[in-house]
Amino acid sequence: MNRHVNVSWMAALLLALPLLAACGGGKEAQPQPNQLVQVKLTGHQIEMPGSVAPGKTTFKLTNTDSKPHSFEIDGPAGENGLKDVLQPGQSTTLEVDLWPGTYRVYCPQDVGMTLALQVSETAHS
Ligand SMILES: [Cu+2]
Repeated sequence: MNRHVNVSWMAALLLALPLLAACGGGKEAQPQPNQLVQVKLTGHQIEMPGSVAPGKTTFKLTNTDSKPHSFEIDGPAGENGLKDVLQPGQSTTLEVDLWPGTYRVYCPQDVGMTLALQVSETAHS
C-alpha cells in the first residue's frame, strides 16, 4: 500500500518537472530579431526588395549617389522616414514595425524616386 503511494508521487513529480522547466524557460523568451532590408539610394531609383515580411524591420539605407537623398515609407504602419537627409556615401538605419499592406516608399527630395512595397500577411522564414 505504502509503496503504491510512493510510486504515484514519483510519477507526479516526473510529470511536473518538464512543466516547471518550461515555465522557467518561457520567461527568457528571446525577442524576435528585426528583419534586415538593404536599401540603396542610387539617385535614379530606390533599390530594395518589392515585398517583405511583416513585423519589426530595420531598413539599412545607403546613399550611393553624389547628391543627398532621403527615405520615407508611408502605409498601414503610418508615416516613417529619416529626420535628416543622407549625404553621399553615407549609411544609416530606420526601424519600422511593418503591418501587412501596400506602402509607398519614396525620396522626399526627388520626384520620381518612388516605389510600391508589399508587406505580406504572414511572416515566412
Ligand atoms: Cu533622392
